[in-house]
Amino acid sequence: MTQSGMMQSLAKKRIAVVGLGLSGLATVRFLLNAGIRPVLMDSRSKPAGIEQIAPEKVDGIYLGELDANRLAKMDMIVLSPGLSPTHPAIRFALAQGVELVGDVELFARVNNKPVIAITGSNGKSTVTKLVEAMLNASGINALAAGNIGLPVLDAIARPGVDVFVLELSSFQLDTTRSLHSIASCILNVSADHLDRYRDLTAYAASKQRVYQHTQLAVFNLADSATTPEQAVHTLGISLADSAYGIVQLADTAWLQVAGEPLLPVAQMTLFGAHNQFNALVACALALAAGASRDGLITALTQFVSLPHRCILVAQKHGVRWINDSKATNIGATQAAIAGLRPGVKGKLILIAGGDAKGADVRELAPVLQHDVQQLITLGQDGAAIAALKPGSIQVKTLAEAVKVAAKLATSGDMVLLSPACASLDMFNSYGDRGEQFAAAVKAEVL
Ligand code: UMA
Ligand code: ADP
Repeated sequence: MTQSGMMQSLAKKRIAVVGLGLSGLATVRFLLNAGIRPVLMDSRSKPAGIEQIAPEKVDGIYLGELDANRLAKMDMIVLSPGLSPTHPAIRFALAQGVELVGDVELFARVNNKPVIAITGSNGKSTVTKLVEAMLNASGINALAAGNIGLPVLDAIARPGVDVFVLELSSFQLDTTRSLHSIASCILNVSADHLDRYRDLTAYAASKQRVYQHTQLAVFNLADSATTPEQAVHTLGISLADSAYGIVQLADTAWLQVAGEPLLPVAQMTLFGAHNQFNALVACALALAAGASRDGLITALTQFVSLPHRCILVAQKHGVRWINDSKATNIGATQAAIAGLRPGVKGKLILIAGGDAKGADVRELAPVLQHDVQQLITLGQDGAAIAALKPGSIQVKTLAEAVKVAAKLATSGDMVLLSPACASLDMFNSYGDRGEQFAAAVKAEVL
């Protein structure tokens, strides 16, 4: 169906936008621009951003407990990623034959530009921004959108875009079925969001949806859960592989891309084995969208790390203070410690804890035992994490954690905030947690 045919078919439907966060508000703007008056709902009594909507332009705004009967009268529900499709009111509406989609599904139905799609438990944002930078450095106008923060239905309104680079969460993929991509990948699958999925298998199955309708499925040879169950063309990548991997040339480690050395690893601005893998995947995806090898090199040598991901916030009296607040699951914290530990001469003091989202925190035990000398925990799952290491200290606030760490740290040590948990039990977001950490560190030691 053409784009205008699609919009006409949408215009005939009774549509409810459920969830009025970033993506819900973008969906409302998209529908209003197309002359469609949706019904709006949010389970919260006062969602932030509600004042952006002129009530007379929509067919009603219903806040608080979702009304199953009202939803059942709709033709289509556009559900926000933060709400589960298993919510009883949504299930009731589905049983009455209402169609369920997400903002990415609407995007897919009207988009006619090439798409690169990226998912995984960890590394999504880094790879998404790298691919965007590689394409832009190759003279191709790329725009990163999706879970990274710019809602896809705001992105589609931007003029002059040649390629969309979409970071997709499992929540977004659950309500997406028509997305076509020139290349896609699952970077890795490790325990996350187990408060929403039955088990790891169900979570991994949700990620597999990224490979539907893709021309090239890029996957992680070291993680079998990323192997495409169905896709015509596949490309497996691991650091040890020869086509895309790390090769030694005259005692120097190089990134090997499409069978040829591209760049000495030491010239990359990102560090750690996980980021070498991220770089290789980004190269494969960007090449599929027409990037030049010079463009890959420019991006890899100029890339500025995203905030709250292993960022040095202070260095005082020989102690380095690192903010890795974006480590919201166990896999991310393991990767951060594996990347950082070799460069620490003294003790590694780890601040962890928060909402583990149903994950089994015991998976952290080996890394806590071998690589962490002092553990400080906070948050709702802090006690369970503290129980994994003798001598751990439990605190109530992040400021207290910083104070305790400052007392214990001596020259050569590193204090790392890498919580392995979501922040929402104590903070507005991982960004808020990272900023509060940086502020507390600056107040304490600078
Ligand atoms: N909420 C309610 N009731 C509602 C609607 C939402 O309580 O009726 C709550 C949700 O449970 C959640 C919060 O409100 O705690 C925000 O949910 P939302 O669906 O409104 O989220 P948006 O503001 O639209 O942001 C979403 C993504 N958020 C989620 O998937 C939770 C953003 O990813 C994304 O950047 C944005 O769309 C634009 O596409 C953030 C995220 O945390 C970074 N993603 C998770 C992650 O990376 O782990 C999946
Ligand atoms: P996401 O968008 O999936 O949350 P980010 O790129 O924001 O991923 O990185 C979040 C954290 O995950 C980083 O601070 C890092 O510790 C960890 N990480 C990044 N890439 C990988 C990877 N390929 N494998 C494991 N962990 C990773």
